Amino acid sequence: MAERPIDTTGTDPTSSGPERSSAGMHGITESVRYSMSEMGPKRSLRTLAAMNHVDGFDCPSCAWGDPDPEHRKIAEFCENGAKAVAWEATRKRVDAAFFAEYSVAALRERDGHWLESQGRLAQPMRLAPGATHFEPVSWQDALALTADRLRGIADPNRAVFYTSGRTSNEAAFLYQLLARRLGTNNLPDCSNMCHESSGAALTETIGVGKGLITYADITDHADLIIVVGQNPGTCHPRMLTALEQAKRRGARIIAANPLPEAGFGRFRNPQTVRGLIGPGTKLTDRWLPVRVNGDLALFAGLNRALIDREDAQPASALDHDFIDRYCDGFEAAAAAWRALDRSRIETMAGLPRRLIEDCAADVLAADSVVVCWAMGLTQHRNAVATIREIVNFLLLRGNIGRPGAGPAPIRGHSNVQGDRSMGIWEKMPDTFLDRLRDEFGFEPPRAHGLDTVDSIKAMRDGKVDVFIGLGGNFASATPDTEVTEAALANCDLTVHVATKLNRTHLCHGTEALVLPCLGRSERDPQASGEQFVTVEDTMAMVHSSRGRLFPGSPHLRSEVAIIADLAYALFGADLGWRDMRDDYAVIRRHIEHVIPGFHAFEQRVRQPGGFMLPRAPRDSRTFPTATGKAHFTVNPPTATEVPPGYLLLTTVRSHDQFNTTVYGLDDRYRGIKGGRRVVFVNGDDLRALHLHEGDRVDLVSVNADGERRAPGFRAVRYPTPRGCAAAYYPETNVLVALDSTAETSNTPATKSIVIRLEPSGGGAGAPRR
Ligand SMILES: Nc1nc2c(c(=O)[nH]1)N[C@H]1C(S)=C(S)[C@@H](COP(=O)(O)OP(=O)(O)OC[C@H]3O[C@@H](n4cnc5c(=O)[nH]c(N)nc54)[C@H](O)[C@@H]3O)O[C@H]1N2
Ligand SMILES: Nc1nc2c(c(=O)[nH]1)N[C@H]1C(S)=C(S)[C@@H](COP(=O)(O)OP(=O)(O)OC[C@H]3O[C@@H](n4cnc5c(=O)[nH]c(N)nc54)[C@H](O)[C@@H]3O)O[C@H]1N2
Ligand SMILES: [Mo]
Repeated sequence: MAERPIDTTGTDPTSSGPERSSAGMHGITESVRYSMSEMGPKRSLRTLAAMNHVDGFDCPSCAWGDPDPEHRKIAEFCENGAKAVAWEATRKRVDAAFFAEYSVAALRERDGHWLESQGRLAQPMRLAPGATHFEPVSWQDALALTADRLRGIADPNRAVFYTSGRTSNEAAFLYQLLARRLGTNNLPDCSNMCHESSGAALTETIGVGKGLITYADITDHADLIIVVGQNPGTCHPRMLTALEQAKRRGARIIAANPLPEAGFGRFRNPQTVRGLIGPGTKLTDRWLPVRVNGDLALFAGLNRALIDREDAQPASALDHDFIDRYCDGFEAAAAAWRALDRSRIETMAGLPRRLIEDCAADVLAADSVVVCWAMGLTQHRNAVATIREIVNFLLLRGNIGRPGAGPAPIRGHSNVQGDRSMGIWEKMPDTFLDRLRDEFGFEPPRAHGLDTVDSIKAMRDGKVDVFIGLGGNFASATPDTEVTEAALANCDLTVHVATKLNRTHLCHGTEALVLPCLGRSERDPQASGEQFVTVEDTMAMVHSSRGRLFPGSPHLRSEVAIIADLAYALFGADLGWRDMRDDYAVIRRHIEHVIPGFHAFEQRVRQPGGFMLPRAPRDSRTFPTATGKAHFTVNPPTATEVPPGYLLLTTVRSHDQFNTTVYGLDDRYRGIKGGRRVVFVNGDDLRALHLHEGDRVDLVSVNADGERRAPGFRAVRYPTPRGCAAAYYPETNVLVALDSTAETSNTPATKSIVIRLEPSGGGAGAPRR
């Protein structure tokens, strides 16, 4: 990668339209090119060979699961996993000399891509009150200072403990223990912005907030797999391998997505010779170009079609045995579907009746159906209702609790699901808190804490003194960027445990610390010997992860050690913090006692491939809801209203980024090169707005409290549904008002932003085709 600062404003991006196939040789050459540039040849080989293997480390990218140990390939990684590891294992360093050279003000002028490209954080740094530069600080002083400030706050709820989903189970468990020992449930995490809507809908309807499928459900069992609001080609590339296997044994695949993503076209599996030289496998049988936020209407329409069929021909469409035995609320839901106005549904979904009916026919022909989804569903005002409607859809035909069937929210960060299992949540149930009390002998706080959006509001309003971030990039990932940055600056102390420098570290409180930690790929020696950690993937498989590389700097500490030493500085020896630091098996023993499903944790996690956590609805069709039944719910279809002349903007990831980490400025699958400030718009909409491809436009969002502007985007003609547009995150987060969140889950509605396009001041011109 070039050493010069790269301008992510993307002044001259080029566009060549969407790709029709994914992966193949190109995927391999990209992995190799990026790995070599960051790590050199020897380190690249050593690192990539250890990824996702039984005695290696878990890929730090997405949460997709692994095949059985005996079915793993020599190279069990994808292009984007390779990038994530190379990014972590880079040889470049951000050390004291770097911070002496650049003032905080100078660093704030740089974009996120440049900041992270400078290399790994190499030593603890402190920004003194009023200082212009970060300066080196010893670990001891850094942790003593943090403990001192935490002790000084008038109320423990004036501290906030944020987590990003890369944190291991062991570190996460320790971190929530520290927060609760201090007396607060203020444990916001990236999940609040991610699958919170899925968790809320699933817990309410089936009693368990996780997906219910296994790897084999996709590869071996499902007759029909519906992928909604998810872009696996970029975000879960190894899922394509599993879908290809499903396809080869005759499963059907339907994709519902406003964009014709390359992952839905032909897949050339880079792990097989056939995939490298052949034409590849066509993955999807049907693509539903649903309008942005049209999914609630789509599933309501499907459910209506199933009911109509049943009414016309009893016992032909529904699984009445299942409904009678395991569910309640069916009659009310059925009455609501019968009363639906079908033409309204079709308008909301943006899909003709024929397409919805064809899709329903696929469903009727399938004995088992899996529905996979990701952020395309969760980040809308009505997200929870949409996912409840998907549960209805599955319940109607008994597609829960048997092979090849079930809901499959595909999780994002590699351990975001595990972090939740460990208690990283602002509203853990009393049963968990009781067990924590019994295990450790202190009374955890019961009042619910702050989630991500409410933490921003509390900081904005001067109600938070100390903000601690265990990974992540809070300022860039959250909505209302200006408000959030100012909110962080309102704190007395901001502390970040991180691997790379990012924007959040520069939106500091009066005083600030940046503490560098080990990454997944690195060895972690402690007093009792070299440690491993554990993670949970999206299929609820818990397995171990052991780094292989020597740490990037002698000053790096593990997340576990940092939290344990901070806790010791705060509370002394009380809960055995140092024993937990010295031997992570001690933490696992506590986890075993506190968290259901972790019995014999230490033995079982040492088995190749690990073990699967129980999920009652899947395992025994037991639904741990208030009534003991799965609930049908009534979800009147809604869709975001868009006034004439406005567009509905969704925000997406490019192929060259992991959340706020931007590896490069291309988005190969969507044909974009050399820039990120582009907005994808339907050609007819461009014409109606009197705009041309390549025009420079500002995106202006309209909110109850006024307008917000993201300047200087290039208009790109793209086959989006009429009235719908797309642009990259996080550049678009300035447009999202803090109050624009999903009902119930409070997840920022970052995928339904009502905008208008205004010509920018600067010169227009078509991007080079
Ligand atoms: N390479 C890479 N991998 C990643 C990440 C990354 O940034 N880069 N991030 C990780 C994380 S934390 C997460 S949560 C996941 C995210 O994984 P995804 O959710 O797949 O990622 P997004 O880019 O947010 O894309 C959402 C998809 O939904 C579609 N979409 C947008 N709006 C709508 C809508 O209203 N309805 C429907 N049906 N579809 C819609 C978009 O066109 C896009 O294809 O990926 C994880 N893996
Ligand atoms: N508009 C819009 N906004 C969104 C989304 C969207 O689709 N659209 N998606 C949302 C979603 S799904 C998510 S998950 C959030 C992501 O929110 P976050 O999880 O907060 O953000 P990341 O970009 O994943 O965090 C990257 C930083 O993590 C640190 N890091 C990386 N590895 C490690 C590690 O091993 N340990 C530690 N301690 N630190 C590490 C690095 O310093 C890096 O800069 O963003 C959300 N925001
Ligand atoms: Mo996520």
